[in-house]
Amino acid sequence: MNFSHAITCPPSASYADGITTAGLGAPDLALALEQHAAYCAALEALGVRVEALPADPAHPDSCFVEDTAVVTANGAILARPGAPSRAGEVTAMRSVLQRLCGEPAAITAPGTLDGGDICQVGSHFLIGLSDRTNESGAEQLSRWLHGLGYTAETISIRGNPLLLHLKSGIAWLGGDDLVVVEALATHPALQRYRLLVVPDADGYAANCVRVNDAVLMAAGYPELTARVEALGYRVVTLEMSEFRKMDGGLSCLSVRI
Ligand code: CIR
Repeated sequence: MNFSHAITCPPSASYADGITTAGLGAPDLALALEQHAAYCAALEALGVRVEALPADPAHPDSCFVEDTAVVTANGAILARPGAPSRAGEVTAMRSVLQRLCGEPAAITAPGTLDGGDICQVGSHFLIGLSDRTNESGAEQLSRWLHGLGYTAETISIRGNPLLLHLKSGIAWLGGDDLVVVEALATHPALQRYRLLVVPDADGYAANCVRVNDAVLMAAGYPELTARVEALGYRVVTLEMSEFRKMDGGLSCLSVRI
C-alpha cells in the first residue's frame, strides 16, 4: 500500500452511456470531471504521481480503470473484463503498464476477470467470483499470483445484488484490518482478520482505499469515517456521487502501483 504511481482516466463525453443498475439518474459530466480531478489531486497530495490516460469516448466505462488490470509489487497482469463493452479498455492499460512496469501478463479466454474483484491483503489475494469474473479467470490469476510468491483464494459474491464486484464490499486498510459489508462478514475466508463491519445503509463507502498514509473514502458517511479514524487511520473523503450513478466505487477510479 505504498504507492508511487496511479493510473487514471477521466470520464469522457459518452460517460452516461456506460453500464449501470444504480437507478440514480444520469450522471452530470461536468460534475463527474470535477470529482475526478479532486480524486487525482488527493492522490497527488499523498505523494502519488498520477498517469492520466486520455479520455476514451469509445468506451463509456473507461474511467473505471481498476477493472482492466491487477498490479502487484512483483508484476502486473491485464484483466479480461467480463462486460463485452469493456473488453477494449485493456489496450490503453497495456501501453501504460508496459512503460511503468514492463510487459504485463494477461488473462486469456475463456477466462474473464475484472480488477474490481481482486482484493490484496498483504501477500494474500481474495478473488471474487462474480457476474464479471469467472472460474477460469480466477484460476489463471491464482496460478500467476502463486508464481510470484503470493497466495490466493476465491470468494463468491454471485447472487448478491448489492455487490457488482468483490471490492464493492471489502477493503484492506492495513495489517489485519478489513472493512466489510454485512453480507461478507460471516464468510469463512475472512474470519482470521479484524473486521470493521459496515451496515448495509453505508455499504457504498465500504469501497475505500488505503493509499500511503491515508484512507480515501466516499464523502457522506461520517459514522464509518469516525470508526476508521478510531482504528488509527487518517481518512480523506471525496465526493463520489457521479461515479456512484454508474455503479462505480472509489477504488475503481485508479490502478495503484
Ligand atoms: C461497470 O458496470 O462495469 C461500470 N459501470 C462500473 C464499474 C465499477 N468498477 C468497480 O467497482 N471496480
